[in-house]
Amino acid sequence: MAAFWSLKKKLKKADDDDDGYKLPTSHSKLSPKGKRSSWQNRKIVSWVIITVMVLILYKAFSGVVRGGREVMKTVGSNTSSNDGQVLEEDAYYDYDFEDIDPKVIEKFDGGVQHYLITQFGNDVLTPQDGEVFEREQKMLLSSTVESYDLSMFRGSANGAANGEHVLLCVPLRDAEKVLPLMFKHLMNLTYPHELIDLAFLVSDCTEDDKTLDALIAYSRQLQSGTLSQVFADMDQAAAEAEQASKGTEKLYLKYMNPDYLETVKESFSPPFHENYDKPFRSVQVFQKDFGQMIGQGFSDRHAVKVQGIRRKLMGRARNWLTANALKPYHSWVYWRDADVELCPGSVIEDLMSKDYDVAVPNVWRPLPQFLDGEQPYDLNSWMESGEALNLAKTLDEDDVIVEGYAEYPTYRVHLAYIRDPTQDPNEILDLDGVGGVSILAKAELFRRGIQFPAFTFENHAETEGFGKMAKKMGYRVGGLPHYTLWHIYEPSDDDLREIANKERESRRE
Ligand SMILES: Nc1nc2c(ncn2[C@@H]2O[C@H](COP(=O)(O)OP(=O)(O)OP(=O)(O)O)[C@@H](O)[C@H]2O)c(=O)[nH]1
Ligand SMILES: [Mg+2]
Repeated sequence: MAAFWSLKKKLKKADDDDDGYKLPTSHSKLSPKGKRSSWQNRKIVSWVIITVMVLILYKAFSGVVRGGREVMKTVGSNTSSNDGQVLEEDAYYDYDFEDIDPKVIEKFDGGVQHYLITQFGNDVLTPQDGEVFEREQKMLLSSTVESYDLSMFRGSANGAANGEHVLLCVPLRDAEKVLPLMFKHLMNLTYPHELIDLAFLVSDCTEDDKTLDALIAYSRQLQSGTLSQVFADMDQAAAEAEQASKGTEKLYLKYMNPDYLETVKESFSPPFHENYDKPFRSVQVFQKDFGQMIGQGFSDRHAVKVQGIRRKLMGRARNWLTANALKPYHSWVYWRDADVELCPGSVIEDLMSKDYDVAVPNVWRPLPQFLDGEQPYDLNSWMESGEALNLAKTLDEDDVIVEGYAEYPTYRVHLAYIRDPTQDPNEILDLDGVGGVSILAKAELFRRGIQFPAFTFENHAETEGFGKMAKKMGYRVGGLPHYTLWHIYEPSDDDLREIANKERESRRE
């Protein structure tokens, strides 16, 4: 299943009645902030009809039209709509097929041949008719023909200023709970929203999971500029519920570093950046299962034995998403996990500014203070070592080395372990393997066939295999040791037991 919201379609106020997911917001409260517009309806169905008609026309006119002329659409040429209300930025429309005037095209519904005979018999074709014909025919042809010069979409260090489009991909599984967090991060992004196409892939969720429905409901509010109001309502309801339950909902929060918690709170509180509510260029939601059997619980997904299988299936999912969502006009692809708690809103610009072909930040996670308060988390970003290369020689061709397990002593330099928060966050080091939490890569890599191996590639799979493959094909892969994203903390069973002990002790005192 694939759902697609293009802003070029009618931008109407999202109405959660059409969704299978009830948002905790009253309709009367939802109104888009700032200027909103309505759009000419351009439904996929009409594109199909038009395409078929163009083909028929083309065949019929093969004597008249010599060779199909490709049309390079000029930026902003279709920014006008009938009612004059448009989203301001040309980038919302860049590289779209030309607008058509349905009124003009309508006449072809009556039969192209009739039009041809009456308008094009030598006897009846006046110079005025000829002009009209040329114009209308051009409209038809240009409405479905687009050409791209891919050298324009290579990606530069200053992508926002250069109007470079980013495809932002997020894989999701049983992720309903983290969706509000994820969407808040998306809105927090300061890279121009009109230059970002969002693509979500939902896979292999458990039966009663609501990730897909929730994702669609939130996406509609996002594109209507009303999502921040939905979250404000939800946060208020959650605060009230917590008060009613006397704050026992998330007991572990009592044990986290208060400064960290405050930073999280601040990053999701107003004032937001000025384009926080601005719709993205488009949102695409895909649902496809890949047969992932390994549970999404913290302990299930971290067992060493399941890593190879899990990572290869994730590789398949990621490849499927890029293959379906990447468009010729994308200069960059940004991969982001949903379960990130803290991340600078400028992450895309920051990674881009390093002018690497692939760039990743450091990823840590917070811990309860009785466990030192924090921990290096993503160990998949590393520099290759002689020991690991020797280890690989002793393994089967199909074995996948996974980091952070005693079974695989690789002695690699992990980006996570060389972090020093007092050092320059702009420093970048060459890497071989990369983790998938937040990867910015030039779109060109995917066009050239670099992918997330769903097989064993040099004893690696998925994102680490991606890093290795990119390097092997001559691209620069880098990581920022002192620029940190924070993964959410999910208390393990041991941590929960320890917290319960501490609570019991404190009650005894
Ligand atoms: N489409 C899809 N998404 C998945 C699947 N497994 C996990 N995800 C999503 O991929 C992202 C990363 O998943 P995680 O389970 O956190 O896995 P990880 O980041 O590799 O590892 P840890 O966070 O260290 O456990 C999240 O956004 C998940 O919702 C899957 O099988 N299919
Ligand atoms: Mg994760």
